[in-house]
Amino acid sequence: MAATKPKYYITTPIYYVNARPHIGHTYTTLAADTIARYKQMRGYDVTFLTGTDEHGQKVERSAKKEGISPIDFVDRVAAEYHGLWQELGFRVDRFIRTTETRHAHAVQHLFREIQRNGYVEKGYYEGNYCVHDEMYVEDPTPGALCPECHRPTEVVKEENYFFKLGKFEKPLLNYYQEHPEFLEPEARRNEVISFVSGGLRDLSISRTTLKWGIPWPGDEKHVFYVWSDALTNYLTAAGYPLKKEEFERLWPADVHLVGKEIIRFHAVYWPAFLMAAGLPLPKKIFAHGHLLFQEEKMSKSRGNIQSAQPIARVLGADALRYFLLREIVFGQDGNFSREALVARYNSDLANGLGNLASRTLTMIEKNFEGRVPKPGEETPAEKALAGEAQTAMAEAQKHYEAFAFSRALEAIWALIAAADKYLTSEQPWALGGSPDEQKRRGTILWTSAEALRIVCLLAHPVLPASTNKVWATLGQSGTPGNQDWDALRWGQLAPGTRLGKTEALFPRVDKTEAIERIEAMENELQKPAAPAAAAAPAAAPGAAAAPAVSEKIAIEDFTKVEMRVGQIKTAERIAGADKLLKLTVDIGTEIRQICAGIAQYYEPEALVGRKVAVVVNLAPRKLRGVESNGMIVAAAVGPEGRPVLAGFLEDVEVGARLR
Ligand code: ME8
Repeated sequence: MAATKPKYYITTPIYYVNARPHIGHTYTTLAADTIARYKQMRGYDVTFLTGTDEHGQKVERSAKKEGISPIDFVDRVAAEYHGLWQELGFRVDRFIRTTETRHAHAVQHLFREIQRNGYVEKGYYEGNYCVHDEMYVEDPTPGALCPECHRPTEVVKEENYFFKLGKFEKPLLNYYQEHPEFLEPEARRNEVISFVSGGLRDLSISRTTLKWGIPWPGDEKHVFYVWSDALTNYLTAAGYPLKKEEFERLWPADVHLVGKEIIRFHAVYWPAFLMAAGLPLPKKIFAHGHLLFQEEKMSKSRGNIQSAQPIARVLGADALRYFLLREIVFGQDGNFSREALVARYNSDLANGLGNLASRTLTMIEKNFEGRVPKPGEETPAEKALAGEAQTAMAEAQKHYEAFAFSRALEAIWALIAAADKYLTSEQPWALGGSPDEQKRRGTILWTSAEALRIVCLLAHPVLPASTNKVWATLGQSGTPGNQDWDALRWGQLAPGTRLGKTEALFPRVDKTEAIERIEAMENELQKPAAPAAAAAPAAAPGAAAAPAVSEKIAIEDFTKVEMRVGQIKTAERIAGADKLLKLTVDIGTEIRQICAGIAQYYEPEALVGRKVAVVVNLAPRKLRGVESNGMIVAAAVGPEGRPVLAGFLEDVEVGARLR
């Protein structure tokens, strides 16, 4: 019987629903996704958790502002997060929402335990309070200004439940000392140690000033303070407290990935809560740095938000993953700029990986009938490249283990550069057709394909979608993600393997155009949602009967429609359907069968050879029992909507995309 795999439980923060997701949230989630994929290849049974933090004052207020109930409000934003992770292809295993019943139960259970162990007491919070923002203000000076709205605060006295955090000062310091791996990177660890050494005050963990929260068991005028509620999500999602077996398997978490601004909650309050409840602590908290956008903090009021969707739609989700993990040292702050993104895309992905794959695979296709050649005798050049591959494997593993993604990628790209250099110096394309030369060409192309196979495996955690494509083109079975990393060796590419279908990988983009497209999509995304039913102005009497332009769509909605130039190859009538013609249309990559409702206006013979605009990514459907795989674009003219086929003023290449 196969031994059970060790578990690996990795989490991201659960994101507040009072703001929409941007690349900062995506950054943590894609880093977690990368670690999850790497650990899976290392043989772990991985559980990757993310979710949304849905309680608290701000959410209550945002919903009120929109005139909807808090639950409708949170449902909408939670769906947006969930949908985004799906669009980006993240392998999220569990998605938790703090408004779920199981979570309320877990929070109440946890704090009941903590209370039973003597670490909770009722008391009064006395201090400055901002009525406008409904929040406690730390500055104790009478009349201090609220840091949020800068209005003067009032002194209030409110009944709260308090957690006796002060009791955990020594235990926490001991724990940090004994478990240096608990808190990373080093700078954050030092910061936390110095904070705790400065003394810990008891922590207010309930509120009576809001309703949108989890009720305190047995004292329902209190709800849990949003952070005591939020942190508990990591337990709830692991099955706490009812699913005992599952909880014992998953807990403690192997790593909580967080941004550095919430380190105190995760490295001080959270372990103290767990100690107080007698539960094991997570094995590691890793706090990464902040992503700046053009050197500034991203914020709605500055108008400098960058979301993930435009980048994923213009360059692919892998490009965003690669850029953020390659450009920024994980753990430190870093800058995002569209210029740097597109420059790296072209240099490292299009010219780097994309070029190595296309050179190697095209030459094998051309010279070896699409089968991996058999390598002959090794020269020092092959030995050197094999050596580079060994180094890349060892380095990538070492750096992935330390979450040093940029260094792992550097090591992998050093192998790509070495393989490129190898091809350039060995020049397989310059060899002639003699058996010896063909044999030598086989050795070179096998070697370069083997380097490509290794690159695919090593880069897979960061570039899952594109390495899957190359893997299939290399004729390999399964995906790189389900290969055993530890069994990875140079020399395993089997000669004779039939290559798969070549797929475009990172086509070069025009820098200015790509940046403009990303920017335009972002602007659309940031526009407030259109009012639900703006009345269309009535047409003036006697005006041309052109229909009113319907509701505006975002550029990304338009780019979902793929239109190409097609050429009609055959056209015939369909018996029993007097409006339909059955066409076969060449769209550049294949011939499609498409039905068009133009039979009353066009003679089939007159259509053959015509170039038309075709929507090529419509889901296939049957019209009068005949399959139609696409749509021909036509203007609907006059009251009866006579179809007039769209054409082109100049001769255009079949398959060209319409934009
Ligand atoms: O803090 N750079 O939620 P949140 C890097 N609900 N990472 C960023 C970032 C940026 N500019 N902006 C956001 C909360 N992040 C709480 C968490 S957990 C029990 C509760 C990422 O929506 C980063 O991971 O404000 C940061 O910690 C998190 O989003 C904050 O998300």
